[in-house]
Amino acid sequence: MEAYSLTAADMRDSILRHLAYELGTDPGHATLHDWRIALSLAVRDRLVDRWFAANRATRAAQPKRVYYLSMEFLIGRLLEDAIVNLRLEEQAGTALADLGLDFDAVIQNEPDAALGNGGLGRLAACFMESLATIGCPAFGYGIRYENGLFRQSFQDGRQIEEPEDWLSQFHAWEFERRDVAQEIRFGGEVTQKDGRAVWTGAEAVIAAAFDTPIIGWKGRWANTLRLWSAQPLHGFDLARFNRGEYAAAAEPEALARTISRVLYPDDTTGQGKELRLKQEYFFTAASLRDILRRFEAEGGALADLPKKAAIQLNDTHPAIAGPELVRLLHDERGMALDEAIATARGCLSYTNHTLMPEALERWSEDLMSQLLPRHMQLIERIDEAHAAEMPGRRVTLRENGEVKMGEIAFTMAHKVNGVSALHTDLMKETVFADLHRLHPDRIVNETNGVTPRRWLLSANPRLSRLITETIGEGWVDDLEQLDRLEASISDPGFLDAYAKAKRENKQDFAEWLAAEQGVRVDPEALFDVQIKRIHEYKRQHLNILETVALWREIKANPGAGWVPRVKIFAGKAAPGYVFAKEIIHLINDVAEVLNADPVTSPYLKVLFLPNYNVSLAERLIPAADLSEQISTAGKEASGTGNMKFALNGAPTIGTLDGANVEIRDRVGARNFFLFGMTAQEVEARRAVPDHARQAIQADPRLGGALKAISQGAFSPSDKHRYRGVVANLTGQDYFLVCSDFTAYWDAQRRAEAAFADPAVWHRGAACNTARAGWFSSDRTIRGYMTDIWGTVPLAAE
Ligand code: 26V
Repeated sequence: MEAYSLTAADMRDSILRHLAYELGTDPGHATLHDWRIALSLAVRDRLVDRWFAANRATRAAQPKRVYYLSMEFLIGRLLEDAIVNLRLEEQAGTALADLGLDFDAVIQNEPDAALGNGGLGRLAACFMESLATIGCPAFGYGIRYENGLFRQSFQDGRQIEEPEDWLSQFHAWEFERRDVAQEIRFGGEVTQKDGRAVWTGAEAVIAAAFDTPIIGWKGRWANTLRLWSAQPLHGFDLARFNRGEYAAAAEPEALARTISRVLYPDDTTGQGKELRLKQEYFFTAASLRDILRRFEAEGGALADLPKKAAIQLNDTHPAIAGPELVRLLHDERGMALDEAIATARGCLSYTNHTLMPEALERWSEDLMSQLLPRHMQLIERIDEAHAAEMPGRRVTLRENGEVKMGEIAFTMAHKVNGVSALHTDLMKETVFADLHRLHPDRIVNETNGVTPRRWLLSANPRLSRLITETIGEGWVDDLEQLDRLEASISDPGFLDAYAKAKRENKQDFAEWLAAEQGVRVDPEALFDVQIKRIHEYKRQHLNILETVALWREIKANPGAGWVPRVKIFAGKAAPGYVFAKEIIHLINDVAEVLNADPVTSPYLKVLFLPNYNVSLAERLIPAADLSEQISTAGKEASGTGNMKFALNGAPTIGTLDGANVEIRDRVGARNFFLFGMTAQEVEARRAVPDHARQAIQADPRLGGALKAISQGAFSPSDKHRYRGVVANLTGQDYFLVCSDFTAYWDAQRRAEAAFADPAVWHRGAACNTARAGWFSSDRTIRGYMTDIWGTVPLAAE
């Protein structure tokens, strides 16, 4: 393979060539940014060769392809991924050093592509990398948002949101495909012609394709991530411009572009947001047309579409794919309605990512009829057809003037999956209980995973080196080989080396903190980390309550031999989620008081790092000692951060929720600090009137912490600032923070005691690494391939 024959000198020449002839920059004047772009282009050259090879193999074999439709792809930086997967680290490192540049500085100059909110978008990115590593011919389809997830900063402890303009710099990883464009229409009316429905949309925009190659491990395969950008059908209005109406002349263009302008930062409900529905239809319709165009170019009979296309719906955001594909087959290609429904169902499958009722998408029938009149009619027809197939069924696709996207996705999919064993069971028992009774074989489980290339090999070079020295390199694309480390765990030499890697990662992190955030922490302290979106169900407030209680205890008895601890938080709150923002404010307020306390701060510090993103996670996870996965049982569908921590040797303190259950089964109960009610106990506890008050009365530590907060100990200038938070916790406390507090406190003390004995601790940490190999997204993708898609890998020449 060409990438291997590339020398460092070739690489340096290539960088200099790109710098001069593409960027037009003299090396003497080049900035870090210029060097980064030049390196990206040099690496991209190799990547493109492999991409073409994979595409040629696909065109020759005409296999069934996977189409992953997702509103979000939270891919982060791409340069390091490409370098690592093409195995060009040495060449790139040496070439940069020759040019007087620092490899890490160049890598970190790249902005994150933050085209996602959290777990769902990051999962899509891990899947794209695993699909390429496995050699499964696949396309990712999504939206090329001009502005990804907002940039977060704090002002007096409050979250401030600013636009994140990742595209303001030259983006080396995409290719615009001017030949691939689709016209997407909205609104208008439906008429009949020759017995067929004809939908004439009133408003039109162009979906323009931008392709990013996604390269797999060792460059063996590459797939395409195709993101659609909304552009006006006609350029600007010259006639109006010539009349001097400058703003009006640009209006149609601005309106069209709005569709791909921003990523919705709310993973809260989509209700009433016309633009969001437009985004959903825009990218789904463009993708389906692209899929059909490719299929038709290969000359297959329409009824064979399911043999050639597996279309995965990442949550309900692309659920309009069901009615749209029926429309394309029935209205536009004349297939009988029942056959069109069956054919569409043969292609489509749907992944559910949350059971939270407020997050399940519903659209008003009025809005749907206005924006997508033909789809509204087809939804009624699909509903009738489903009723005819299943006499006596109780499920309908519409309710109270709303269309239920989960039910549409389920009805139009041949397989529906949950993302952890517990979540899948709960799907069968709760949201989809009726549909599951009607279609008992439809729901399957595919427990999430993470890509080991990014989350272990690149993010944690020290640990990766140790693993490779111990068991060879095969683990990188066969992560279950990590179990071969098991034999070394009782070897003191190995454990010392394991501990050393962690210590050095922590030192690096402490240095970065001091340099970037101006905060000093003791690298010997227990790094206790909770990083994820801020949500009540994830219970960052349980963590901060325990922190306050611990602070009070240390204050009362400073000489009791406390284990030094740094509590690290990071995560964004949806801009409209008031309670989540109050939690951020509270954590920042608590941090200010605790970090300034001369008595307690040697033992307990609190940090809230701003602007959590993929790159920060890559920096933080390898340095973590303890992974906080403390959601109310039954609420976190899976979690994927939990897997990254376990692989990097940070044992979990957590509830029996999502994939925590499976992590604990694998790493062993001794190496997981379990606490809290089970999903069943949660339901029972909610039925106890006054559960919060009872819990508070039973635990003076909890009562004391709540009292300190409510009396303004952390908000002296505004004593009642946390009135709302305290009222919520002492009142309804839906997420059972108070009822789980004592068990959480106890689990924290168990974790501390284990940490105080390094031999015990590192053994437990190493068990996490050795036994978490199952949580590779390669394993997850193989599961989808056999259980859902019916596809097999291909090899490039
Ligand atoms: C949205 C909302 C909005 C209303 C308030 C509660 C709530 C809870 C969750 C969500 C996010 C929905 C989609 C999502 O990102 N789910 C995440 O998907 C990950 C990948 O499967 C999984 O690991 C996370 O557990 C799950 O929350």
